[in-house]
Amino acid sequence: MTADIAVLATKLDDAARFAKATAQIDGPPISVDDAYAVQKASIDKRLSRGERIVGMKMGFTSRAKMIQMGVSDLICGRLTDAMMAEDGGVISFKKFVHPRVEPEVAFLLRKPLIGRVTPLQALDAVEAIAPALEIIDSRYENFKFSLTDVVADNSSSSAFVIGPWRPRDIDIANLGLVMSINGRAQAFGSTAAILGHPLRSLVSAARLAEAYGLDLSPGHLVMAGGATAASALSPHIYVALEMERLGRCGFSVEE
Ligand code: OOG
Ligand code: MG
Repeated sequence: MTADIAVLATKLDDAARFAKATAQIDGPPISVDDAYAVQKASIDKRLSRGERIVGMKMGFTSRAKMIQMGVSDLICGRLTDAMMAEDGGVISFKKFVHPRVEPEVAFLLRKPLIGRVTPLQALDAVEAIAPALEIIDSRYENFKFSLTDVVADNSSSSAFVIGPWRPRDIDIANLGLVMSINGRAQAFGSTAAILGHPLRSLVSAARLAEAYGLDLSPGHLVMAGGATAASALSPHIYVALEMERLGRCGFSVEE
């Protein structure tokens, strides 16, 4: 039986829109292809409400994330303009189900990137690199999901903050980073945690984009994936990321 793509897309889109958790997908397991079809159908609903695709995100590109969530395949999701939050700005806790934050690296593309590419070709397609924070928010109860559940749920993407853009010739292989909450260090890591080098995440993004029909065009962003485990958000906190050589970004959370 093929999963009812449209029904699942509505269920997940509604859960995100109304910030209300929904049950994991029940019945016989759906295929990964079907899960990406649900993801696309739910994002199409956002597009029909006027949102615009601005890029894609990668997930489970670090061991810390795989271990935290119990999923070990690389996944991706679509990013829209409505998910973009301002660096130094404020986000509203009540718009989310149970949001978490994780430190990432963002790429801005100047060339299309699709299919099998080398790390050098991937770097050549990059315009700039920035420190970034991703706010993930599983729409499933208790933040629990299988691989296909999370893919269908647009890989938990819900918002992101991008810091200052830096030139692509900065060596990002192994940059130290600290994510702090209210000034207290919450997670330490290195960009090397992202597949050994964040550029490998971009190479994988090009491959997944081709496999599942995502678009990576000039002007698009790619979020490389969390370098450390994610931390829970709560109202009245300030989250900051400080990354060696790339600089800092942050946001506060209100009720
Ligand atoms: C799934 C999304 C994973 C990352 O950076 O690894 C992800 C989740 O953890 O809810 O965004
Ligand atoms: Mg992430």
